[in-house]
Amino acid sequence: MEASLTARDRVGIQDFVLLDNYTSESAFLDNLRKRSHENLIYTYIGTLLVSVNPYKELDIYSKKQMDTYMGVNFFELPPHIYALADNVFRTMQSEYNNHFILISGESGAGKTEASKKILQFYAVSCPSTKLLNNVRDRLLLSNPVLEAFGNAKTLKNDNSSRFGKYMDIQFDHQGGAVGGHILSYLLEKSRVVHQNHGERNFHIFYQLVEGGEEDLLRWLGLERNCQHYRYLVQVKKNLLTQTIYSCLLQGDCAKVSSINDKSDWKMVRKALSVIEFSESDIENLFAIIASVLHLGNVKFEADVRGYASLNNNQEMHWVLSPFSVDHAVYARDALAKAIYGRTFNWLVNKINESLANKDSSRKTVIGLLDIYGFEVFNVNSFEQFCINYCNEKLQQLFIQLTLKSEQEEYEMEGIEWEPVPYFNNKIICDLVEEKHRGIIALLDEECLRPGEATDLTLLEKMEEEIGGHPHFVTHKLADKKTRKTLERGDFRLLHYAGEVTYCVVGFLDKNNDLLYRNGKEVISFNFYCKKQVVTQFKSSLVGLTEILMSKEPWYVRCIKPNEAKQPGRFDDVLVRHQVKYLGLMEHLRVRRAGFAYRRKYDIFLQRYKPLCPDTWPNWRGTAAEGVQRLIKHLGYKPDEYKMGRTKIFIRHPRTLFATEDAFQICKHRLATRIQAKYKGY
Ligand code: AOV
Ligand code: MG
Repeated sequence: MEASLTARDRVGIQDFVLLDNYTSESAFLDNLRKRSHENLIYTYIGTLLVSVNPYKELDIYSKKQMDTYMGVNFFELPPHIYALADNVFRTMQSEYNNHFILISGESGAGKTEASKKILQFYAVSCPSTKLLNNVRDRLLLSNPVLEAFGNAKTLKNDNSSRFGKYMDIQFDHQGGAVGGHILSYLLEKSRVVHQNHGERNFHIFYQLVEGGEEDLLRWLGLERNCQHYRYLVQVKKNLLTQTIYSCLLQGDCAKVSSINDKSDWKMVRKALSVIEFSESDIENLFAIIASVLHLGNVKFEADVRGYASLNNNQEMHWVLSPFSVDHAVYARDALAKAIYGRTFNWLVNKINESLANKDSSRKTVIGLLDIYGFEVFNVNSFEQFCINYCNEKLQQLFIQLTLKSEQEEYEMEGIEWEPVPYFNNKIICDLVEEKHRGIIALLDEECLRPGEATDLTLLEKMEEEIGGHPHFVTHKLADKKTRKTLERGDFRLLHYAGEVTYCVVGFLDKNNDLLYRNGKEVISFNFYCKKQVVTQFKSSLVGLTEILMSKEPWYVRCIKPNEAKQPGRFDDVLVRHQVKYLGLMEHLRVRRAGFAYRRKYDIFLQRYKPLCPDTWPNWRGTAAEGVQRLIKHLGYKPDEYKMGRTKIFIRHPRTLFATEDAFQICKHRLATRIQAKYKGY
């Protein structure tokens, strides 16, 4: 007894539901800290997995570990992402329905790593044949390719996802992974032409320049030196004039100690061929990437009339345009962003073609959602606005699926219940996306007044329309104290995860995503469909929510233990803040007071009726009565379950597991008996 107490003191409790002092945030934090110091990065709240980024490689992801977790009941082994993955898989197999795993947490918390671990687990644990191995390899290798083109070093994370990703893994009847499909969301294209100090462009550029074979670089006309390319070296914020622009090129930002561009290049090359990109596809792809780098180096000079000209360039020999130099730079950058953005979409489509399963038999899917996490920098722009809005929407989905619907279900089923209060971020979602007067609507409206509207008129319009909103403030609206922390061109949103001050400069422009045609006319990319960037994003998020709502949810909540990206450091203030805004305490309260499992009476009875002579083979009364008879026979204690209007609610998963184990034994016995019977004839 004493020994186990000591162990418990040292390593904490593996499921917060079992925490004695479960309403205390400090107790919650103590447990998380204890475990993370012992490198126990995973802890459950019921079936939700909390994961703390260890910022170091742990020896817990081996094939042996995978084998250990395969087919074992969820709570029998220490918490692990493999246990969750396995549980999702087995539930899918037994109930033959679709699932998704929502992985959330702020930038650098470990979402992308978690999603890779889950995919790896399925790749290893699923049945394998030659054909399936082919699919498996492509599923796995789609990751390094998309990361190369869609991830970059930011101040928060050396491998930060700059696009949102939802991936369906499709399984056949036997549980073989037979195909997949990826949806990507709003890539941060502006990074192609500009990065903040201390950040990088997308990995692929450095991989190509550092790792590309001599012949390839020669063919592409590239030099093996990142410093040579304007888009790969950082430029100080102040972009007032062309002269300053070209003088402030800064050195030595391409290398990052945690990244090996050369070996990543090899991986990407290999991955591209496994995913069935032809040699000519690959050549074209890198020719396009190189062309973006060349484009960035195109320099403009003003001629006597003030028009941009291009006579001294290595990259292009003559062009004369009726633009001013500023305009020409703008048009050049817009083109580079457009080329890169379209190439990324092409890449996702190619990967999808290669993952597509043409066989029409029914499949079940597990979806993995890994998006860009909530982020706050010193200067936040349109990109952060979109990213944080996306996180706000996912938090809303989480609340709806866990806190809200769970409590509503108890009420509907007539189960006695003490409501748990929680912060509902719907108020912020509405502030951003409400029809006619939400921020997105106002932004789009301003984008439709070319020539008249500016970023500042947008700000004024926001002040007019939503000035009194408790989650919105600007310099003009602020009280004296807050005003000191705001610039005139700023607006601040109080997000579920904290305050973010956005600089309004560039909002209209980025939302319009304009491109110049024939050097003269300005056309919108959305010329044919007329939709602005943020509105497109909003509708794609509505689509995503619909996809997710049609599946059974599972959650991984990732926590970032410190801002320094260091192992062994657990910053209490930082973690406490995340525990708060991720709604973990409320989730625990609902779980603790509630029931881990619930099943419709008829489904429960259908599955487990062989366990009781009264209900087997047929039960003539109502399903609810049948279930009552069945669980009486199984010896369920009164505090272990409750009978609702249409469902049975079971408090602890272990009760259900015991029933499931008994069922498996019984099934086996029945099968043997039937076999014996037929042999006798
Ligand atoms: P993110 O996906 O949540 O951020 P990542 O998954 O990229 O964060 O994790 C950031 C870094 O933390 C990784 O590159 C690893 O170095 C480390 N890390 C995370 N999880 C683990 C783990 N389980 N074991 C070891 N190291 C880990 V963002 O994409 O920025 O929102 O947009
Ligand atoms: Mg990520």
